[in-house]
Amino acid sequence: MSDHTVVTTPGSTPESPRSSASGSTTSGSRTSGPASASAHPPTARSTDPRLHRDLSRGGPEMVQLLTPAGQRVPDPAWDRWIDDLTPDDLRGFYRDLVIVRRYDSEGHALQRQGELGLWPSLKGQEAAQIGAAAALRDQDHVFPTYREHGVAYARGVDPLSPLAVWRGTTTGGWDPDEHNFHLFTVVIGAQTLHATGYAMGVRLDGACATGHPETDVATLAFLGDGATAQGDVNEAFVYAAAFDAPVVFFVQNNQWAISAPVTKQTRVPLYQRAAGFGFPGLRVDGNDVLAVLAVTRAALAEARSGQGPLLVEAFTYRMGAHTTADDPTRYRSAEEVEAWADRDPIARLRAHLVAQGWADGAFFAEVDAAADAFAADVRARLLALPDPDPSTMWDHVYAEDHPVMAAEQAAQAEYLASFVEDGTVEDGVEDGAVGHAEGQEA
Ligand SMILES: Cc1ncc(C[n+]2csc(CCOP(=O)(O)OP(=O)(O)O)c2C)c(N)n1
Ligand SMILES: [Mg+2]
Repeated sequence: MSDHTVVTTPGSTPESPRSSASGSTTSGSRTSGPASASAHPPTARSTDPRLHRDLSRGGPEMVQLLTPAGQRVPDPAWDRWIDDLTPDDLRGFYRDLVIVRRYDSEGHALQRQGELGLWPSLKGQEAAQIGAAAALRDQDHVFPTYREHGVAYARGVDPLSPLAVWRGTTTGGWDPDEHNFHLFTVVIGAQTLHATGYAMGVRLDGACATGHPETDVATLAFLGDGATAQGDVNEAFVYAAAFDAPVVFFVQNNQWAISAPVTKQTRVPLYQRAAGFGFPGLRVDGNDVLAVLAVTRAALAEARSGQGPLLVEAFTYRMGAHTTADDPTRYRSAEEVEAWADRDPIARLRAHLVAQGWADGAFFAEVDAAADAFAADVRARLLALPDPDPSTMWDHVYAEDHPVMAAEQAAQAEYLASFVEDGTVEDGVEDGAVGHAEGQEA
C-alpha cells in the first residue's frame, strides 16, 4: 500500500480540505439527539434553528465511503486518497480492527481481575484509530491522549507497554522517539500544545514544506470532544494557525466526555470550530476506516506541505464506559447505545469484504484465532512483569535534587521500613520495602 502524498492547494480543487471546509453550511435543524440533550433548559437562543444541528447522526457534510451496511459509496472528492488500496489492504485493516478490539477487551478483563489500576476502553473507536494511524508516514509524530492503545499498536509500540502503564509498573511506558509515538497524556488537551510546539519546531527547522512528502514531517494530535472545551486546546489552535504549524488535530468525537454529552461542549458541530481559528475543519465518519484514512491522508499531506493546521472530527461513539471507574448506565440510554451498535466499525468492513467476495469464513476464523493469541501473549507478558521497587517512583521526576521531594522520599522509606519491622506487611510491599531500606542503609 503506497502512501498518497498528493499535495492540495487551498481552494484549488473540490477535494481540497480547505475548499471542503469553506463549502460547509450551518443550516439544519435538530431532529433527535443524545438522550441527555433534553437536559438543556430551553432558552430563546437554544431554540434558534440556526444554532442547531443534528449532532447525533453526523449530517450530510460527514465524509462516508462505507455505509453502516458495508456498501462502498463512490465519492469523487475522496476516492483518490484510497484508490491504491488492494483487497489485501482491506483484509489487513479488518485484522487490525479485530485485534485492537480484542486487545481492548483483554485490558478490560485484566482490570476487572485486579491486574490493572484502570482501563479506558476504545471499543467503538477502532476505525478512527486504525484509519488515522494508517495515514501516517514514519517521520510523522503522534501525540495521544490516554485512549489511543489502538494507535500505539498500529504505530508498532509493544502492546504490553500501554498495559504496563495502567498496571503502574512504569511511569512512562515507551521511548517516544522509537516510533514517534509520544507518551499518553491524561491532562485533558495538554498534548495539543505539545503537538503544536513540536510542529512549530518542525517548521522552524525547515523539516516540512520542502516539497518532499516522503521526508516532510507533520504531527497528529489526538483529542476528545470534551477536550475541545479546554483552554489549552484553544491556545494550541491559536498558535498552530498563527505559525502555520504542520499539525492535524484529530478529534475523536465519541459523543461523551465522561458523563457530559457533546451537546454540553458545543453549539456547533466541532469541525466548524476550526474556521474561527482560521484553518479548515472536516467531519468524517469515524466508524468508517476507509473514510478516516482518506480524510486523514489529505489533512496530513496539506500539513506536511506547509499549508498549516487542519482539524479532523471523527464522528464516532464510545461503546463502553469512559473507564473501568465509570458506570455509563447512570447517564445514557440503552437505546442510544443500541443505535450506535448498528454503526459498528468492524461489522461494516466485514460486510463489505463478504459482499465483495474478498474474505470467507476461514479468513474470519483465522483472524479471531490470531486476536485470541495476541491477547494471551500480552496477558502472559503482563503478569510476568516484576513489581517495581517503590523507591523508583522518585526517579526522573526532577533533573536536580529537590528538597521537598527528598523529604517525601525519606518519609516513604521510613513508612515502608516500619511495615517490615512489625511484620504485618503483604508480600509485594515487603519485598519493595526491604529493598528500599537496604538501599537507604547502603
Ligand atoms: C485538565 C483535566 N481536567 C479534567 C480531567 C478529568 N477528565 C478525565 S477524562 C475527562 C473527559 C474527557 O473527555 P473527552 O475529551 O471527550 O475524551 P474521551 O475520554 O471521551 O476520550 C475528564 C474531564 C483531566 N484528566 N484533566
Ligand atoms: Mg469524548
